[in-house]
Amino acid sequence: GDEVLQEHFDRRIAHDQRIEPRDWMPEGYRRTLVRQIAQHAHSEIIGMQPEGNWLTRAPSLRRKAILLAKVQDEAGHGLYLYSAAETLGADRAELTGKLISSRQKYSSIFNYPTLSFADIGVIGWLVDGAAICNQVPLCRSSYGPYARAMVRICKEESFHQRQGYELLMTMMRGTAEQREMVQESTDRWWWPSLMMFGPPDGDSPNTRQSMAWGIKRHTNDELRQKFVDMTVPQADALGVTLPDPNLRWNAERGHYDFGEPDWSELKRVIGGNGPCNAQRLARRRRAHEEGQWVRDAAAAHAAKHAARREA
Ligand code: FAQ
Repeated sequence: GDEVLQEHFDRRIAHDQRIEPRDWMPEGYRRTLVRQIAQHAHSEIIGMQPEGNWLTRAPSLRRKAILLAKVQDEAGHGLYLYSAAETLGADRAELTGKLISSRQKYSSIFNYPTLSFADIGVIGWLVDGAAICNQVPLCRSSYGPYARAMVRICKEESFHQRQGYELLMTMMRGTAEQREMVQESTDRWWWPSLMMFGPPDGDSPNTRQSMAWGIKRHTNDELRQKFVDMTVPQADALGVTLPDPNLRWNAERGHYDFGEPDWSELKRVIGGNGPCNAQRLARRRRAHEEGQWVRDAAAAHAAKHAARREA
């Protein structure tokens, strides 16, 4: 019965073996994965909006081609992730329905506006940098389809991070005004990027169980620290100042100390009251409605083919 199945599952987890779609799994494990994967998929899709905002205003054909490729990659990531969620029995139309009716979340970071073209570089550097930091360990997540989706996503995210950093390097070699744009953008995105890793460990209801199941491999605070340690030398090389007076090397810990993000801001943004939440969801809802004819046409086409095969 269930006890034997549970034992078998526990043994696989203990031996760091993958769980696959046809394997028995506890209901909580399935639910947690659907929650995290759906939230991740929604983030990729909503994440197309802030950068898409600059597609028509990119300063050169080269920058436009790069940005277009990146935004299309995000759509692809969303699709791999929805497929991974489907292997758990989730229904994609239902997941989309939950997103546009605010019953499922997406990352807080995409509720901030992109005010200048420097934001395109800073999103690549900091937001994709944070995403890589969080997602590389997920390539070893215990659920096979999620872990495998993550391998490809991380490769593409590395390209995204590099294009952002290269864009910023170019701007920093430019005029005083361009350098000022990069600094101003860094000032706005630094703290929200730290918040991407989620609430502090003491305030993170899901971390303990998710780690026991091998869904998550590190706590939110561990990954946040890793991101800070990796990013400070990059800021130095770029010549920008990170907006945190408490940021300093701690030789004893072998890590950078840093200030406390404003957790009330993260709560506000997750709760739907960030600067762009309403706009992002309204746009996603409109795109869904405007795509109805495509879904109808695809369904009609499939039905016609099925009927022809039967005849
Ligand atoms: N925003 O107990 P925990 C990208 C929620 S990268 C919104 O710590 P957990 C790439 C959390 O869901 C962004 N909500 O939760 C890209 C939970 O609520 P629930 C996407 C947040 O799951 C770049 C509650 O707070 N990446 O898209 C946030 O153990 C550029 C309590 O939190 C991923 O999703 C937040 N920042 O840890 C695309 C990575 N933080 O569901 C386009 C995979 C927490 O119980 C352009 N996900 N919450 O109602 C994860 O690693 C985890 O889910 C965490 C949260 C670390 C995000």
